[in-house]
Amino acid sequence: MGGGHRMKIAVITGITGQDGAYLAQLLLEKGYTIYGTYRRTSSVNFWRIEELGIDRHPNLHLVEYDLTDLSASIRLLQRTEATEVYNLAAQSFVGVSFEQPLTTAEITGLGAVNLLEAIRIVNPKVRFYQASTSEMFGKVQAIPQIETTPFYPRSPYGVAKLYAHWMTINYRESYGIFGTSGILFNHESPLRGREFVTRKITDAIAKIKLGKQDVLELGNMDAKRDWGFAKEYVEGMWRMLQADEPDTFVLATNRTETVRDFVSLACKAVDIDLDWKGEGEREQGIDSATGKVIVAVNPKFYRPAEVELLIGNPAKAREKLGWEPKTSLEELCRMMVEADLRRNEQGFSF
Ligand code: NDP
Ligand code: GDR
Repeated sequence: MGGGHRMKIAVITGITGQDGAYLAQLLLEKGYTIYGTYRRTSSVNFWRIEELGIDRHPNLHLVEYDLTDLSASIRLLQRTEATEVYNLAAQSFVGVSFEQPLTTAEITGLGAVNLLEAIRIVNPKVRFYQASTSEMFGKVQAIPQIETTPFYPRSPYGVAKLYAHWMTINYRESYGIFGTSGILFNHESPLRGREFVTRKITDAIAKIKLGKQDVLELGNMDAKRDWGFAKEYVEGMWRMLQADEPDTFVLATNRTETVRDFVSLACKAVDIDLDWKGEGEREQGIDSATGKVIVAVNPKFYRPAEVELLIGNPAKAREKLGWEPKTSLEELCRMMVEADLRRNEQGFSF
């Protein structure tokens, strides 16, 4: 592991997101000075860094920034004198990418190249982390997926991420930039956005348990995902930038479960015993104690093209970075449900 006594200054793009908040917390603990970027919006959301209690940390500086602006990217690197840049900013919701393919391409695809260009212009010694994704495997060409598995993205988001992924490798090979790409499988936490399926489920099950919601509507229940705990994955990102060489690494748990399984786990966490009935659009989840339908399929949540199955093998990260996942899906799901119960009881939920 490199580093020595160098003063560590990191830029984290997307600090208002799930991973940005956890990564900022980790790097602050390690003594870094952080410049976390957020967007100028009518209502800025700092709830995650507030929940982690780091929003007023003296070594955390919040910087207004938009990833689609090259000149802002150049100034960001000039002003911060960063030694490490973690590019976590993205239009990260797969469903929305079908409706907004061009915005997604500009932010999620070209945005990464703005940062790579800024590094090339301002300081080619900066170490760069690109948040690549298992969505690049899409219609999977091998099971499990590893770093060398061929890609077949199935959404505008996946395609945009694949472009950014290859540009990171290209800048590594063309200009010797320390550009590393982490192909991360789904990772969740109580800080996950509510548009993503795990958090949508844990928040709804908490509300149903508290009598604040009747039914949870979902799309494809058969999709299988390899779900890990976000806090552990940001540790992997940091380790990737401390390695001797830039490279590409998969972070995953090597376990896959369906959306339906996750719903059952969430119900179990609040002592609801769920019976499944029907198939496809008619599938329902019924509370066995009350006989009430609490889960139903709504085709409006189906995607035009779906990623049916993801399962990653993180052997390379284990061997080269000493990284491995520790939290089971049962523990993760319970942690999320309990956080949502607490928030809903207190009358707020983000
Ligand atoms: P989130 O959606 O929670 O956070 C995305 C962040 O990007 C937010 O801070 C958002 O800001 C910011 N952002 C969006 N557009 C712009 C823009 N134009 N300029 C600057 N910032 C912008 O994502 P996660 O934390 O879950 O994921 C982090 C990264 O990792 C993303 O790139 C995602 O695609 C990728 N990834 C995530 C995985 C996961 O399972 N979580 C798995 C693999 C990859 P705002 O709050 O203003 O919207
Ligand atoms: P994903 O996450 O697309 O894997 O991308 P998401 O939680 O949105 O979907 C997972 C699977 O669940 C199915 N699904 C639903 N999804 C949502 N959001 N809402 C529903 O109601 C619903 N019903 C079923 C989906 O069809 C899908 O199969 C996430 C993001 O964090 C990306 O940024 C990241 O790159 C990948 O994980 C790895």
